[in-house]
Amino acid sequence: MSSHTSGGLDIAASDLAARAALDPHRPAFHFVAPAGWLNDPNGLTQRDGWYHLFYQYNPFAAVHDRIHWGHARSTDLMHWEHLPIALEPGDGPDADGCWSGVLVDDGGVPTLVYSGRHDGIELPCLATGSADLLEWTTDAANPVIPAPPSDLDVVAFRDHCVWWESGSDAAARRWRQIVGAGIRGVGGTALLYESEDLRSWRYVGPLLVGDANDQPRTAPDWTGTMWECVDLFRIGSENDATDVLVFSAWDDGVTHHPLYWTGDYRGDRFEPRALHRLDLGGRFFYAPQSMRDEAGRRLMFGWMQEGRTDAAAEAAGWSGVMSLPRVVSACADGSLHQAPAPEVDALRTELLFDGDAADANAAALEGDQLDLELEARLAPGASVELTLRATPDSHERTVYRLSRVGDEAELSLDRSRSSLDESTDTKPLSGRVPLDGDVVRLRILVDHSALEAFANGVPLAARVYPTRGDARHIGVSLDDARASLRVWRVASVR
Ligand code: DQQ
Repeated sequence: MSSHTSGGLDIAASDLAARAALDPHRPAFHFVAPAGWLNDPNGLTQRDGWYHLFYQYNPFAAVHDRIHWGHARSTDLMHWEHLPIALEPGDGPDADGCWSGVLVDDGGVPTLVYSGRHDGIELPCLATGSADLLEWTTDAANPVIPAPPSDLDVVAFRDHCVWWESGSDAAARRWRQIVGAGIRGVGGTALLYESEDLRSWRYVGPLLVGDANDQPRTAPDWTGTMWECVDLFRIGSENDATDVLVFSAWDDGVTHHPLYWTGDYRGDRFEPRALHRLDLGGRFFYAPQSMRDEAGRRLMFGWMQEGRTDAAAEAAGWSGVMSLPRVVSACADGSLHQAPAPEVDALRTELLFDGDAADANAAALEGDQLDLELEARLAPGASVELTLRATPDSHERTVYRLSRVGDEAELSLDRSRSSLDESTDTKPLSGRVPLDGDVVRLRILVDHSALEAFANGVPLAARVYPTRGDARHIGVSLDDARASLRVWRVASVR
């Protein structure tokens, strides 16, 4: 299937795009769809020097409906060129949408493995592509797995992580994939399959099963009743590698948060060691997917969903932000360290401030496209507050707070006064961050409504919607803490 951009789509898209361009909440250096709806990153790959980002996309309206695969490419991870739609709903098993999936190289043939949606269920489908990844043909044999395993009562069955299982034993070389699922009354799971040709799949069994009943549903690391967008990768050095299984905890239509297990992928099982929160912002960094790039980096993108009402997003003509690319690496304790890819630094323009954070208020700093680096020394009991997107009278303000809690720090985000629009999401977000001695390095990227913070490698993503045009001020308050601060303006990429 190639781009089927009809005249109708062009008109609808340009109307939406015109509306979207007027929205002050639209980010300027994060990737966003031309207009309409965007959710999960899909099919991440690097090929012939280009990074390719596919994504869940409805070009017709800012609502999650009849999902297509949007497509963009970039050489620097920041400036993206929009390309023709890669997949659109057909007349078979993907008649109601082409849901999330991945891109693999099948002996030189780019191949998408995705979830076709029809009549309320999703099933695994394939599409093969031209060498430039611009033309896609769905497989006549779709769905390539006709039903979930018959011995399981699954609540849902979708999303794919597919890899070529190499190794010294020739007989063991084959494709493997995990499909996200949930077992009714039990918990989320990743179901393991294998294949010689990506088309005929043998069910192996659950790679790992979660327990949805071991914690209250409100716990920030509740594993949910179904795992969306499972992503399995190995990280670390050859002699000291950790296997990581990322998933997004889902329950009955509600997107909770992304989590990851560290452990060992061995044989047909994943032996878990520890469960971690992937992003303290929960649903604001949802359904992530990662890739290994040609430089050997593990890069990850996630969907920063909206924190305003569906009606507000629809009126704005667009919904959903792709996170900045993150480089994911392993910490000494086996947990993940996340940081914005260095390519983000290249967008820094004017250095607005470089000095003692205690002097920052006198500098009257402001902006809504900013990159901030705060290095704080937190003695026991100390804390630092960084206020962003504040009006001069403080009626609107968004406050990040770092405080020392025993041998750790806590990073929190107070959005209770982020917007005078009371329909926006104001849920407090917080979690623990490791200390480096007594230092926390906090990096915050402010891009209109999209905020991404990283404290000693632990991220907290969120969305905010100040109503006032003067909600641009920055303030710092130090309580027993010492800190240095650097603030840059960030260029737009469009
Ligand atoms: N989004 C896709 C699904 C996936 C969900 C549908 C996660 O494939 O489970 O747009 O946000």
